[in-house]
Amino acid sequence: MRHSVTILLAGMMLVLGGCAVLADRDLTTKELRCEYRVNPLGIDVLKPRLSWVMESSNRGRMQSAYRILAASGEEDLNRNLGNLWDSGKVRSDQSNQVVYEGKPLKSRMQCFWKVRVWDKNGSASAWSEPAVWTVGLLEPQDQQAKWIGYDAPAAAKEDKSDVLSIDKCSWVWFPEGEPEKSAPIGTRFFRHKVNIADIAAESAVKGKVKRASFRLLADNEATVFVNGREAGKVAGWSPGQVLDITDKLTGGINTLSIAAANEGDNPNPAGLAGKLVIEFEEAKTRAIPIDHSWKTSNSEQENWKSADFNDSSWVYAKETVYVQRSTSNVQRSTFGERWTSQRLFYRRRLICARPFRLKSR
Ligand SMILES: [Ca+2]
Repeated sequence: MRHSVTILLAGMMLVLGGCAVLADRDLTTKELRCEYRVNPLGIDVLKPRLSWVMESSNRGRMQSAYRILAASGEEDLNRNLGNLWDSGKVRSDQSNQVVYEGKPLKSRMQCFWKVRVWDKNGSASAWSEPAVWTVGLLEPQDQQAKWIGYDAPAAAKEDKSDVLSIDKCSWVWFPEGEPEKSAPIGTRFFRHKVNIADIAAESAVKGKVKRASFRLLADNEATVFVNGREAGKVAGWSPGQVLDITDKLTGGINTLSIAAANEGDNPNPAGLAGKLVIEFEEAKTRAIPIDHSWKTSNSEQENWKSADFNDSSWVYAKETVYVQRSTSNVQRSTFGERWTSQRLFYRRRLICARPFRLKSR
């Protein structure tokens, strides 16, 4: 009898997940992040860094090993098939910034991934909930695609509470090193065109704008121009900085230009974040975030704020880390250089991040 029970248990272990690992329910992995962000869109690095947090009711438990699976489809991942990457069981306590070492990534690819960990006694967690990242446009020839058209539908799908909030925006900057940690002192210039008629058409409204406002954060300050006219300044990263630009917007194509300055005596963190929020008379609200589709330059050129300025020599802005809904204190830690600050950032994100569920297709 005892033998048959043993055989039955062994058989069950083999069936579970296709390998003889029985999950320890007290051990879980959560808060999966890619390049510091939850399910980020438009990652522009070839080997993104993956992070997670191990949790257990027993505070003494430490990670001793991990295994990551990455797949190009959610179904493959659900079947534990890492067709992009199966790290195998790696003996390591590292759970932060583990570098993706799978198949080469291509522009616009979706990568689904999950992780499981082992503690020092060899007990394994179940697989984490799946997470995903989307690759941006990696090659210059890819960038000839219509960036605005590529991003606008996603923005148009947001509901109003999302539209007004900026905590899912990314900080952006001129792509120079890691601006969220250290960037040269100086002004960087940003440009983007917004076609109100297109946005209205996508939203099935007639296009009369009731109110248009810019919600902005800047490290350290930013001056906004709409169709070449100054619309106001913001400084710092306290929430609630709103510029009303209703009277500066036209019903057609608008040119948004921002001069953002990183201040100080020595290189320090820099960033610009925010979105243009457009409220139509027909009770619909749409947002255009400042993101990697904006063009940027590190030098001021003549006429750079005008609609007909040729910005083809400008580069695309780099998205760095997420903005959080938080006090200025925690926001400050987003840019912290010290490891302890980063840990604080991760912990607080648990509270701020919106729960994410992959859509079944
Ligand atoms: Ca700064």
